[in-house]
Amino acid sequence: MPANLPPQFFELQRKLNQTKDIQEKIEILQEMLAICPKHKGTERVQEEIKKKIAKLKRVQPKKIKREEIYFVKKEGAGQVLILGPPNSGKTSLTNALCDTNFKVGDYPFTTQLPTPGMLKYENILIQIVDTPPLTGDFKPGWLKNLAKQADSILVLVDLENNPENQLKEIKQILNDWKIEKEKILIAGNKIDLEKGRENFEKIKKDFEILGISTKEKIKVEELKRKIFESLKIIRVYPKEPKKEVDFENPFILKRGTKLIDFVKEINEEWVKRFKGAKLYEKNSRNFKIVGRDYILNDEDIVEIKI
Ligand SMILES: Nc1nc2c(ncn2[C@@H]2O[C@H](COP(=O)(O)OP(=O)(O)OP(=O)(O)O)[C@@H](O)[C@H]2O)c(=O)[nH]1
Ligand SMILES: [Mg+2]
Repeated sequence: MPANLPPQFFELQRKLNQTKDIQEKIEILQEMLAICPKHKGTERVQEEIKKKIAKLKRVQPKKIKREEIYFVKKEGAGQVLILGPPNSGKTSLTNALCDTNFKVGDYPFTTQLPTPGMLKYENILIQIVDTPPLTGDFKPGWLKNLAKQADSILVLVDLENNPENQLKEIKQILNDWKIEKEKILIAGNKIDLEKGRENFEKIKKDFEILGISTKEKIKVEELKRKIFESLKIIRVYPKEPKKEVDFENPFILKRGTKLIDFVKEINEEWVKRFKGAKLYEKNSRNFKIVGRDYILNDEDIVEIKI
């Protein structure tokens, strides 16, 4: 080592050998490089430091931005966010719906990050997002962002534990966040417990709520249907003349879509040439003729005439 390196350089070198933290090592090396006198005699030292920095940067895990962990990219036919107080069974429900094995615990905040799973509902996939508990004391901005972007919200309360208060608190938060009421679905979990059943009988008089049990699988199938309905989507199958219908790959459309908008989605050119459509019933050869303003229904089979 050339003698003309400043004493701080050796001090930093000592620190460098003491730490195992990659980021810290990089910072120390950068400091060493900064204080290293720049002349011919130190060229090799400088080169070595640069090489070390480059090598460490390669092994350093990419920093995940805060916003990225708290954001869930939409997938499937729609995104449903489960919100509720601690321990209501949000994760147990996600596991029951999506066949996942996320961690369940009898203590609050078992779930700390939004965690997506996919629910296979008949022939479509719906994204379910499990979340940490939502309470008057814990209502972070990122949870609000998720609630705003979700296509629908399933509020899950714990029927064993004063569900009415829980529901009022969460409804208040959603109201403050300006979440449309139409996009909220309510379920109460743990109806397998006696106390849960008692509370459910009381609460159902004032709220539209479905009593379920993820543990005993009570009304879980019914909840799946309600989840699908909460998305306000329909599945439509295009049919080609004399060909079998592909029921595995429906078009997903918004409820209320007119036939002509469906035609446009398939092929914009067809709109001008559109002459009508044959509307078939499932499992039948019967059909009726419908026009451009016909409002499509879930599972309509449509043969477009152009
Ligand atoms: N009796 C009964 N217990 C349940 C049911 N579903 C969940 N539990 C229990 O309730 C506790 C909490 O379950 P979780 O699924 O972790 O609840 P969570 O809402 O995800 O909890 P946090 O992530 O902490 O907000 C666990 O001890 C579960 O075994 C149910 O249907 N019936
Ligand atoms: Mg959880």
